[in-house]
Amino acid sequence: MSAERTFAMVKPDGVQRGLVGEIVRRYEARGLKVVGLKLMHVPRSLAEAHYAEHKGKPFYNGLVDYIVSGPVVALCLEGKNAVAVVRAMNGATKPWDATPGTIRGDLALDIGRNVVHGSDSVESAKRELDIYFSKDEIVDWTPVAHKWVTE
Ligand code: IDP
Ligand code: MG
Repeated sequence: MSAERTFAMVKPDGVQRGLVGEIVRRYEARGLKVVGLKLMHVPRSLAEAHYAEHKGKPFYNGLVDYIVSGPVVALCLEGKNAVAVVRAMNGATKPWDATPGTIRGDLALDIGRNVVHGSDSVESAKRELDIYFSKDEIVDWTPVAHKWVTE
């Protein structure tokens, strides 16, 4: 099976702004299958593990404070090229560079309030899914429309 899994998140600003439905709707409408979904407060230790690659950068502390500042929605999305598809749908990190039609290009203005996260590679996706989800929180299922989305 060529389906790939990625980790995505509606960040605290997206939840506070009531954008969970709009964002999940876009992923679903694209054809991605939701196999994990939960509302959670991210513990600081988890946020630090998630963003370890950015430790030492000027924005690191602010980034961790932002991610733990309110509930997030963690998602595991599955589909052909899911990692690249979600990155493209999320849009550029700097929302002012994000193309209209992308989530950040339509719904965000500032880099420290850019509404969504998406894993940047298959390896990152595995690592991030491992730290955010336990095995029993991932649900294997086949949508009835599957064959109309993927040949
Ligand atoms: P990505 O989320 O598009 O993968 P990364 O470069 O991995 O972007 O950065 C992770 C997150 O850190 C960004 O989404 C953004 O929330 C935050 N961030 C990155 N650079 C800056 C910055 O210069 N100022 C404030 N926040 C930043
Ligand atoms: Mg990143």
